[in-house]
Amino acid sequence: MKVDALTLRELRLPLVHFFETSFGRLTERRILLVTLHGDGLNAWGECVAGEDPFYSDEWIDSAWVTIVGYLAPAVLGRQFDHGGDVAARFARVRGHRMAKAAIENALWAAESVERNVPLWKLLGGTRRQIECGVSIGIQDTVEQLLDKIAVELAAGYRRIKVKVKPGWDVNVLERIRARWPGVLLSCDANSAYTLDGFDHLKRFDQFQLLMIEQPLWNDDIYFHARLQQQLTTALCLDESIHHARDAVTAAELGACRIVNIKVGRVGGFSEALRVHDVCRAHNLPVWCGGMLETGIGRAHNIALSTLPNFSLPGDVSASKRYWKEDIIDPEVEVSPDGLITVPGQPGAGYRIREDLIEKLTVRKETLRAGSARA
Ligand code: OSB
Ligand code: MG
Repeated sequence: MKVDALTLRELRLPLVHFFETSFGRLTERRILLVTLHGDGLNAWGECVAGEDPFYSDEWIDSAWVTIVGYLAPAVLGRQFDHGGDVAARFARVRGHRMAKAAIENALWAAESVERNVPLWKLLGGTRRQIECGVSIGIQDTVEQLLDKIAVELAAGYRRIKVKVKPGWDVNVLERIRARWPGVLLSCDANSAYTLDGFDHLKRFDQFQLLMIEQPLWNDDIYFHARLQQQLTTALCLDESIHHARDAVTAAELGACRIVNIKVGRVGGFSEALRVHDVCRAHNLPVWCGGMLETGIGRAHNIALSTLPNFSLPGDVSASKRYWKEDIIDPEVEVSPDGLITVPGQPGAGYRIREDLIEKLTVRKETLRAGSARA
């Protein structure tokens, strides 16, 4: 695609149910979308950064100014034959991976439309169906959490992940295991613990968890390796893995036995593919994480999840778990046996509801070749 213009938009979308992690409760998403205009096409990408710099150091306002000031000028007026080619143009900008990913992924989507192939095939995917799990936030009471788990299991989801933090962990896992001894269960701490809490973390071993996700510091690999040596439960790294070299470090240190890949966190599809390949070479299974995406980011997660080493159920679930109405058509649906069927059409495989997006837009800025800040 030759990129003639780029539009940034902020949408406000209330969540069907609040989502609470160890860093706070969220009731409404501020969604940042990028549209690339060129070759007579509109190509869409979602910047998955949060509302606040709490999960990682990016947030949607930092992404907006980084795109306007640096990333858009690096793509406007230029031709990209392959989505992955843009990564080199962005290399001068340190970090800001979610901002970069929004543009890179839109270019991959454009490439898949122009080559008339499904995005998942362009990425090298092989699966026609992907296995789905759910990530369930901290609730007001354990009973409410158990009710939610019951609903998701009845809907067919193949793995339950619950958010934990000190004070909402062993007590909660005990209750879940008492009711569902055999269900595939994991927990995600979003960095809520330190090694001072080792004796407490050791107690997680009694629950036969599939994994404990990111128990320690968001920027740490080394101390996770020390912890992994002393736990029987597999650790999974999320926040700590920014690129393929981090995955090599984690693999060689033995810091985890499973890796969560989020395409935004690693800066776009090209790096996500490298992380995938490194993990495969080190026999580390991966799964696709989520960032409470709208259908645009969700469709990209589905495409990525078709790669061969995505061998565990991911956090990619149905649109209706998040939104009253999603901005794609059809919405993402999960079958009663917990699978999403990967669309066969060229591109990301879902129609973008531009009319609805326009209605939900609270802020918009279009940058054109020649007129953007250099
Ligand atoms: O750590 O995986 C995480 C949501 C926002 C920020 C971080 C995380 C999450 C989730 C939700 O767990 C996954 C989803 O359902 O999209
Ligand atoms: Mg996580």
